[in-house]
Amino acid sequence: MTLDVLVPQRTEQLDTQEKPVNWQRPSGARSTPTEAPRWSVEAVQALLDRPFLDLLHEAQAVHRAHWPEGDIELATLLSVKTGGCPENCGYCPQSAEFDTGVQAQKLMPVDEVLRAAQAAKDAGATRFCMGAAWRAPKDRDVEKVAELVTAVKGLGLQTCATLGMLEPHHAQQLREAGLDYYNHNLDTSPDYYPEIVDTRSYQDRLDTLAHVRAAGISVCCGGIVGMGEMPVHRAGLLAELANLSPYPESVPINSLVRVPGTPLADAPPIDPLDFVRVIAVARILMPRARVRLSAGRQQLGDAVQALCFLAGANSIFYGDKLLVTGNPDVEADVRLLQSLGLKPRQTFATAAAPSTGDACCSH
Ligand code: SAM
Ligand code: DTB
Ligand code: SF4
Repeated sequence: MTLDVLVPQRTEQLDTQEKPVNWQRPSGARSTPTEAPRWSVEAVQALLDRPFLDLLHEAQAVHRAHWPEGDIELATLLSVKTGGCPENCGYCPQSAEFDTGVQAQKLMPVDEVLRAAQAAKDAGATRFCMGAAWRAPKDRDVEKVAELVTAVKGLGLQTCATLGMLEPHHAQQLREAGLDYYNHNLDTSPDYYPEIVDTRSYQDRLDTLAHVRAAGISVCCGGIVGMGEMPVHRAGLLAELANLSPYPESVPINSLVRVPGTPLADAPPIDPLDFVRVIAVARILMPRARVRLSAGRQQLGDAVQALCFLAGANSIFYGDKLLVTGNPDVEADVRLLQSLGLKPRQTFATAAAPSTGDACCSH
């Protein structure tokens, strides 16, 4: 691959927007007219390995070409059903298999969720994401979450939910209730995945993503770095995400929060500059995705977060808590964005239409 060119997304998505200068098909891409080019793990690895400043320069160029408005989306999380999960994801404080001190709680009632959503809106969030520690919700769970979705949507917020594996009819029901996004992460590369969780397969994750897409819900899908993976596994994750067709509208990149009691509590921390590299490559591979700087911001510090924004991150989890662990204070985030001259995205109902003419309307 020629490394000093802008390497954009797959062709079928470029059709709706201008091609960046020097555009070329990524090497390793399949190029029959009926089949979209695919990102190979090697091509992604080559991007990750680029000289740091070249990589950042390119990511910033792609970012400016596709996001001229340059705003930062603020998304607030709420754990609406906490702990006691039967899955064994090695990173997760909510698995019933690990002794992490998290108290299991039942699904929250509508009025409590609405209070939290209104507070998030008042603080400037435009998206509200409800998380539940389920392997897969049952029919009656989906019915109750559908009520939450409709209520939160009524406040004028974009809605997102992350509830585990979904059947097609669940996705349809949530869509009808007004769900805008479904978060379901691939977390790592297919070959590293069994090291992290063995109560479900990678294909289970892909199946749910397909059901979400088929129901017309936008996809929020990303992963976690700092789980003891090798760079090739990071490349594998990024290639999987970019090869989803279409690629996700939102891509959360989490840095592992090492929770005592989980199997990954002692995972070696990722070099912060490698984290920035992952953000930059996500931006290059998925130019019109909202790339979200997600869990782990408390450990990153302001300077590394600034580099992440330079690399193309344009969304954060905003609010003092993630699901069960901490997040930077709202005041600290407001200060950080102000000091960098970054503007939060306006309420989505009143925000100006994206100026790059992407087919999808509401990233
Ligand atoms: N149970 C659902 C599922 O697994 O899809 C939804 C909730 S789950 C907590 C949502 C995501 O949070 C996971 O896929 C993972 O990417 C992320 N996550 C969980 N624990 C984390 C941790 N300690 N550090 C970073 N990200 C984490
Ligand atoms: C995502 O990618 N990260 C969020 C959200 N999607 C659901 C969750 C982060 C969880 C961090 C650990 C915790 O607080 O449970
Ligand atoms: Fe359960 Fe989700 Fe945590 Fe896995 S990540 S243990 S599925 S809550």
